[in-house]
Amino acid sequence: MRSFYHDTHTVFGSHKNQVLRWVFSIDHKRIALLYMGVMFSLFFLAVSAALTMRMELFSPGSQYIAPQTYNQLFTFHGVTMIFLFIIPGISATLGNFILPLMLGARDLSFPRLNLLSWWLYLLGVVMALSSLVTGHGFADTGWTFYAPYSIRTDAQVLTSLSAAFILGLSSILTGLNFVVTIHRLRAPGMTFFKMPLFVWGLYATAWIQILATPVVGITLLLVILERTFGVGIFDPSKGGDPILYEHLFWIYSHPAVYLMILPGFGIVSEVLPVFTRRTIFGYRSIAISSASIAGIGYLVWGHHMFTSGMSDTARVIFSFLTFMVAIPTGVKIFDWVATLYKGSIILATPMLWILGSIINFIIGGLTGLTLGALGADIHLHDTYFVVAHFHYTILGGVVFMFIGGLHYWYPKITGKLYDELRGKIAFGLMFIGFNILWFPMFLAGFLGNPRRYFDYLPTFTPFHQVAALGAVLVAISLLIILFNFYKGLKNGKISGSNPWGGTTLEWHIPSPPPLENFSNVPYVDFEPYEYEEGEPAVHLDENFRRVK
Ligand code: HEM
Ligand SMILES: [Cu+2]
Repeated sequence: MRSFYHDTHTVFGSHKNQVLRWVFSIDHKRIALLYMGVMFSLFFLAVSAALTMRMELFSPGSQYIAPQTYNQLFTFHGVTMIFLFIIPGISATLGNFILPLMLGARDLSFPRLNLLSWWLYLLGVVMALSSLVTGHGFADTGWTFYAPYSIRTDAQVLTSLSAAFILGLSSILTGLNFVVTIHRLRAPGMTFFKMPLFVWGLYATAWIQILATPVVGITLLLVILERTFGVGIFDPSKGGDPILYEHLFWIYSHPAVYLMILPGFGIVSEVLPVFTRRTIFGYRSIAISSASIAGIGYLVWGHHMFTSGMSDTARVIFSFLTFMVAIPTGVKIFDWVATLYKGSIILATPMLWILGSIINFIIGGLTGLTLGALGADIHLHDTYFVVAHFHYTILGGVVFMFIGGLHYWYPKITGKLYDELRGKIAFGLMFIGFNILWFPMFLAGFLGNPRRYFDYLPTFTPFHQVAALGAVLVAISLLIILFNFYKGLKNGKISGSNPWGGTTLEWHIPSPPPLENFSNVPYVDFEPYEYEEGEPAVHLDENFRRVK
C-alpha cells in the first residue's frame, strides 16, 4: 500500500520536487516528522552544552571555560531544552502524528494552520540560534530572563526574547488546532469518555497553550520594550517592579510545566494497558485528573517566589495550593500502579521506558512537595536541590516518556522494527546513568551548593565527579538509541500494522499509514482499551466496523 511517504497534499498545488513536497506538505504526519528532526537536533545541541558544563564542574576552580561562558551555556541549555524542545515537544511531534489517527480523522482540523505553526516554530529556532552569533553573545540571564538583569546585561537577549515570543505564537496555534480537532473530528460514536488517554493529555495541554501562553508573550514583549525604549515597567531604577516580572513569568511558566508533562502522562496511559494486556484502571479518573491538573496548575505559580518578599498570607496560600496539585497527580500514579497489579506484564522496550519514567517522576514529584513546603524551600531555594528536582521530573519523567512513546509508535511511523536488545541496553544505561547523574545533586543542594554557579567549594567535589560519570552513561545511551532507530530504518524487520497488540484506532491501519489515514470513516462503539484473555478484544473489518 502507498504510504504518506509517497503521497502528500501540499499548500501550493502539486510539486514534482521531493524537497518541495516536504517543505510545503500540509499532511500532519509529514509536519510531525519535520518537527521531530529539528527538535532532536536541538536536543543534542543542548545536551552538548550540558556535557560541557559537567566537564567544567568536574573539579572546583576554573577548568576549560570562562565564568561568563558558563552563564551563557546554562542559559543556552535551558532556553533550548525548555522553549525549543520540551514545551512544543510531545504535542508537535507524536501528538501531531498520532492525534488524528487516534480520532479516526484524515488530518487535523486546520492543516494549513498546522503548517503555519511549524514555520513559526522554525522562525523562532532561527532567531534563538542567531543570538549565538549576533551582539555580545548568547543571553546570560538563565532561561527565566529575570528583570532587571535581563534589561541591563550586555548579552544578546533581544533575539532570544523575540524567539520565545514567536514560539509562543506557534504554540497557541497548535493548541487551537488540537482543541478544534478533538471537538470536531472524533469518529462517530467516540464520545469524550471513549477517547484514548493520550488524546485527553493533548486536550488538557492544548487549553494551557491557548490560555497561558499569551501571558508570557506579553511579559517578554514588555521586557523588549523596556530594553529598547527604557519604559520603567520592571526596572526599579525607573520606577518599575521586578517582582511583577516574576509573577507574570511564572503565571505562564508554572502551567508550562504541565504543558510538558501532560502529554507524557498520556503516553504512559497508552503504553501501560498494551503491555499489561488489560484495560487501564480508573479511565475516568485519569482523564479528569489531566483536566484538573491543568486547572489547579494555574494557581500555584507563587511557589517559585517564596523568597522574593511576598506576604506571609500569600506564601501560605501558594504552599497549600501546591500540595493540592499533588492530589490529581497521585490519583494517576495510583491508577497506573493498579493497572500493573496482577497484569501480565511484558517488559518490551517501550514498557521499560515508561516504568522507569514513573519511578523517576515519583522522586521528582515528591521532592517538588519538599520544595512546596514553605520552610524547606527557604533553605533549598536556588540550590542544586531544585535543579535535581526538575531534571527528575523533566528528564527522568517527561523525556523518558517521550523516548518510550517514540519506541512505542516507531513501528507505526516507519513500518519497521528496531532491535529489542539494543533498545533494552540503551534503557538500562540511561536509567542507571540518569540516577547517578542527578541523585547526588539532591545531596549537594541540600548541603548548600547554589545553582547557576561556575565554581563550588571543594567539599562538593565528589558529588560533581559522580554526576560526571552519570552524564557519560546518559550520553552513550542517547547515541545507542539514535543508532538503533537508524539501523531499524535501514534493515529492521517489517512491523505489520499492530506489532504490540494495541487496541486504539492507529493500530487498525497500515504502517506507515496511507495519505489520508483511513479509507473509510471508522465507527467507534467500543472503549479504548478492551482486552480479553490477553488479546485485543475488538476487531474491525475493512470498513472499520466492529466484527462481532
Ligand atoms: C541530558 C542530560 C542533561 C544534563 C547533563 C544536564 C545538566 C545541566 C546542568 C549542569 C545545568 C546547570 C546547573 C547550574 O549551573 O545551575 C542544567 C540546567 C538546566 N537544565 Fe539540564 N541537563 C540535562 C538535560 C536537561 C533536559 C532534558 C532539560 C529539559 C528538557 C533540561 C533543562 C534544564 C534547565 C531548564 C536548566 C536551568 C537553566 C537555568 O538555570 O537557567 N536539562 N542542566
Ligand atoms: Cu511551579
